[in-house]
Amino acid sequence: MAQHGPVTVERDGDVAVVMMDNPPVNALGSALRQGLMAALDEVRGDASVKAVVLAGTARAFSGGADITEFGSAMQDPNLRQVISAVEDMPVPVVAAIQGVALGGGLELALGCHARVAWTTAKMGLPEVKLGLLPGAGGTQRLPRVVGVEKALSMIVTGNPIGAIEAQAAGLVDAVLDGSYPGAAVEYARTVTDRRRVRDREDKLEPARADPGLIDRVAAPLLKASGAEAPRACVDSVRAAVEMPFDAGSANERRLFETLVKGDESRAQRHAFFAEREAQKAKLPPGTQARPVQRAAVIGAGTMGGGIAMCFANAGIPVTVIETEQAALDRGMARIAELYATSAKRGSITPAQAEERRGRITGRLGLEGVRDADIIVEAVFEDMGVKKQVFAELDRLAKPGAVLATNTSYLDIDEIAASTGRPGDVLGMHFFSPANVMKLLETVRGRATDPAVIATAAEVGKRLGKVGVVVGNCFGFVGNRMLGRRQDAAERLLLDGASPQEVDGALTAFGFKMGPFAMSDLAGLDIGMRIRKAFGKRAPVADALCDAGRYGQKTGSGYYLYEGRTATPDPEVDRIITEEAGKLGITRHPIAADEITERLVYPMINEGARILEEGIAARPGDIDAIWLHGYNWPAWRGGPMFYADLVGLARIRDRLQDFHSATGDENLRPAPLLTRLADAGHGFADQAKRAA
Ligand code: 3H9
Repeated sequence: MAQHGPVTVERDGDVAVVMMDNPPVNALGSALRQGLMAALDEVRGDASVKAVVLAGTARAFSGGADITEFGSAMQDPNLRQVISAVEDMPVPVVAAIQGVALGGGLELALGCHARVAWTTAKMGLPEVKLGLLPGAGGTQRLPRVVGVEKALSMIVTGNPIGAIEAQAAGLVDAVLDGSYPGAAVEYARTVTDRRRVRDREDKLEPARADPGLIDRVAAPLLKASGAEAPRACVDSVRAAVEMPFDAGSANERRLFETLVKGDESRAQRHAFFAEREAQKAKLPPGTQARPVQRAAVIGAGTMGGGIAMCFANAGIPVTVIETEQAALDRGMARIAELYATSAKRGSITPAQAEERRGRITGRLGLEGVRDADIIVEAVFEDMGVKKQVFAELDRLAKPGAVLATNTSYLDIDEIAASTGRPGDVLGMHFFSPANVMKLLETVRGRATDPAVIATAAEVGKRLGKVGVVVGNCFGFVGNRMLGRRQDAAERLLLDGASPQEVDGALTAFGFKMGPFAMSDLAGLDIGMRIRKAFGKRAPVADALCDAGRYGQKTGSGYYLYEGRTATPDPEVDRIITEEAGKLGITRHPIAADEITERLVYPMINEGARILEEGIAARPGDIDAIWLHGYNWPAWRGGPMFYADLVGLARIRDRLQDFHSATGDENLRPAPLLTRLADAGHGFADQAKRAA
């Protein structure tokens, strides 16, 4: 056995097994690339070797290029050189894929002369999700192996496929289930063809014969995004069809190098790391999570049912508790229906649907919480009701049980004070639909025991959520910032913009929906109830509610609805003009750029206050929250990253303008924002110093 850094070479008779072991995911950083080159040199010099198996670990063949190396000078050999060396080996090289083969990892496998996979394998080119295109030959080799249509779909969406699908597509030559990599060694002995993928042209022929094919396949894939990278992916696949391999590869490299330096990829790489960093709660060393084997959810409404499904999906048995049989029946029926739909759609098998549904038990009365290790209360957003429930939980829950409230804005400390064990209480703010949305704000109360936070964080991971620990304040992080955007949107209407101009500015920015389309979808009565509870007013929203316009469910809100199709409504314009008149505001046209600034900068300003107050630990935590809970466009990196791109001085100056024009104190630049802007720094600089 020979060792070359993270690469070992073993002999199994006349087959050499080259094993990569660079934890955690075999990222192809410089040590691994050098190790691979040295291993190939060793094997090349040994005439007794008749075939090579290139293998990784059970978790990862390889997770791709090392993303942390981007943006600094890359050390030789680069990945393209390693792949060429594999491709030019004098004996067949077989990639043995268990776990993930992603990005550069799959490109490396495409440099091999054959690929075999185990059923745990996931293969894909997810570079587009980092604002990139595959830059080590992926856009040139994948279409030569799976055809242009399949390659476009994999490269432009970035979504991976499993072993069976990969075999059907021709990406892997066999799916094996024997020992790893032993079964691949056996397979390698049968491989005689060492034709290089780069020399294969047959799968490109359909696209060459039909020049419109690429645009037809690409159009629906590109429709949803304003980002650059997906277009570059399509251009590069087109080059694979139109140019010889070397020219296509050179074109791919140029596109990659442009993208990797650009803001879009920087934003998406930031988002990748912020998401992972945000899940590392800052807790005293040695803090241990409590074991969780059973859960209870109080409330079988949309939220409670969705949360129960999250537990069941993660394999945790859960009791759903209601006060009335009819409500419980309705909730359980909805859960069954959602599972049936997933099974029908094929996202889970009917057996899985049955198994998951079987983990959910319905019960009447709070006695049902007695054996739960974690209890999530998801009743109506009313402080009185929640306090009553928690007083009861205090009496009934077993010692050490985590008592969580799923609230969007209520005070965790006040809820905790209704128990004799405030250390066990915290907020777990799920987003609707809870079984789909990835964000989980874990809200730390004044008295919350660190072990309880660690438990919620651990549970969040098991549920597959992006769990971010935040402090206790009205609306926590996400809704507190959303509130500022909502205020700004309302004010824009009064000042002269139309709902469609405001929504249009945000969809052009990259959001899936603008604030008014979103209010219409959620129901205007929700916001009205919260405003009433806190003595607040929003003239236009209140007037629409007074007119019975609650949004889609009543057929009208900020728009008129025919089913889900919205059209602008002159009656809304009339209401807005009337409300502006009452306030003495003269409406005037507002440019799209200004609308965007007036919506986004107040959120950033609130984000700065949130950081200063320690409600969020890091600017990246705020970004992760907005990316996973509020559809902030990934290619803009999150609000705090975006702020640094724009420059804090610009944001400070514009906020000063908005503050002078409206007198709204919330628009006065936050002290942290001002300090950083004055010093010429960004939020990221501040985070680095704090770390
Ligand atoms: C590329 O390949 C470009 C080429 O086309 C051209 C080059 C010229 N690099 O997610 P996890 C870290 S672009 C560096 O928690 P999981 C991650 O930060 C790349 N680090 O685990 C984390 O660190 P920490 C294309 C990486 O099991 C730890 O590994 N590839 C990389 O839930 C565990 O990660 C991709 O886009 C990396 N490539 O998921 C794949 N990958 O523990 C990106 C992971 O300190 N990666 N780390 O927080 C993933 O999608 C997931 O990490 C993966 C594992 C599915 C692999």
